[in-house]
Amino acid sequence: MNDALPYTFGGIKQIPLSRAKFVILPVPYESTVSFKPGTRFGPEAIIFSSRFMELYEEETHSEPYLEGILTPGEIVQEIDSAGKMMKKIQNTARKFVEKNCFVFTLGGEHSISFPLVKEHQKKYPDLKILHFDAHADLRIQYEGSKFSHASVMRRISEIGCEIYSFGIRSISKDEVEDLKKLNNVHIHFAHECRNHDFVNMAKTLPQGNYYISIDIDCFDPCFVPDTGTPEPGGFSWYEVTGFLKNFIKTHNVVGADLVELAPSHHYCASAFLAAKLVYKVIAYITNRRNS
Ligand SMILES: [Mn+2]
Repeated sequence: MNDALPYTFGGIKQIPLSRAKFVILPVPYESTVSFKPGTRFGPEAIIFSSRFMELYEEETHSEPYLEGILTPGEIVQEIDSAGKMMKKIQNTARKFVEKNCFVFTLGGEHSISFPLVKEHQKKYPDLKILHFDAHADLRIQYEGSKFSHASVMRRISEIGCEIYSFGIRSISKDEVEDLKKLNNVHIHFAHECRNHDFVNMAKTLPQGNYYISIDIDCFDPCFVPDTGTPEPGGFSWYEVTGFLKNFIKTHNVVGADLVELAPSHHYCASAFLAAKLVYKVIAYITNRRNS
């Protein structure tokens, strides 16, 4: 362990906002998780693990941290109101989006994506969503809350974003019924992804400005057991990174989040995978910008 490293993403020396091209925004928000709790510890575990990553990115042969990665302090949870918390997340994201930073948010539960998408949509009215998840998250509400993690894609669909979901393998009958009228939601079930040339499907999505929302439970539990609802039959490391590499090469990505990591102390591989995934996405984006 190297305690001398700054407690930032990658253990990189903190930089002023004026020099930051990427912002890693920690949002340890958790209120509506259904099964195994702990997503509030997700951002801390990812940042902790990231400090032990190699900063040379071997696939793109680049050093993405040199672009300028800022790790601001975490957004402290509003305990009395989910609505208040959603506003706080959106207001914080605005400060960075307005400065043309690429905001990569670390959750926390999936409900945090809604205010983040809203803020990005203000800047990019055609905003589309690339969504990796085991769950469709299309419930009208869940356990009495419209800000539930299980409703997040429903909320996003209501503000008019086209949503392309991949890896879905848990969906309710009501959600399937509703899909008939949700014309802007395009579900690709996990079993369908396995029957196709999955990583090349990335190139076939329409052009536009995209926000990527990755629920860590899109991975198979053998790669990431540390999540609230670990569904069998998920993606492998190379399926997710291969898809994202192809997608980012051919599409403009303007923001991202990684949510639902619920770290356990005895299994750090999940948090380390999450940290590497964030860094790889930054590498792919930097590569596209510089090519
Ligand atoms: Mn999920």
